[in-house]
Amino acid sequence: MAEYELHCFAQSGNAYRAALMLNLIGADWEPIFVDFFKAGVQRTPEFRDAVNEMGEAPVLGHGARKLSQSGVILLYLAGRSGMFLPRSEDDRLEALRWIIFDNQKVGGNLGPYRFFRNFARPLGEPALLEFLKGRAQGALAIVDKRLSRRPYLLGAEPTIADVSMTSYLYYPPEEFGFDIAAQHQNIGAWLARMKALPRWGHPYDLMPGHPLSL
Ligand SMILES: N[C@@H](CCC(=O)N[C@@H](CS)C(=O)NCC(=O)O)C(=O)O
Repeated sequence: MAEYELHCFAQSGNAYRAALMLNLIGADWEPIFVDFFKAGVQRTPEFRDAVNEMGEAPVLGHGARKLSQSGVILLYLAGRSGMFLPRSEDDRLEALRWIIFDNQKVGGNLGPYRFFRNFARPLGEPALLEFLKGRAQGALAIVDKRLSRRPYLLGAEPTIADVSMTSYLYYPPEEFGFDIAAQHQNIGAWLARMKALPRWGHPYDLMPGHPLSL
């Protein structure tokens, strides 16, 4: 049995934050497939009682611990490994600021946009898609501006804020109907820097459930 278990599925950018971190720190980990689309496992009483009362993936299992919320998982793994850990109190607060912004505004809009554009049955109405895309594009522009002045979100080194921000950004442009890296070139250059880190992996390679047949 591996040291860490991650309840996850390949299409989840929220789960990718944790999967990527586990790989980047060289952890001994294995994925536990959450059948989100077909069985709706995350909505079952069994999952909510035994895995996560919030009904969400990702969940990290480590010994007797079960942690949910990718930001909490990132903080935990950074603390244990000493990697991607913001060093000063100011940097820790700054990292948390970007993690919350990502959860709410970047991944928080890109995730539902991509879901309603590709995976929901029925697919989302055009007005809903336009709204979510507009919100996501606004948040991406803010991140792009931030990255125009520094190589990583906090400065010279990558931290958990960067790992978090990758959430939906490596999925194929066809799934969004636009190319995030091409339209936001500082994000594009930063994604290339993150991809060059040792043990980087693509979400569809790190987590089970791809390709999806609906
Ligand atoms: N803020 C959470 C978001 C987790 C989340 O929304 N995960 C999705 C999968 S991508 C989920 O399980 N959703 C279930 C639901 O909302 O019913 C995190 O970063 O871990």
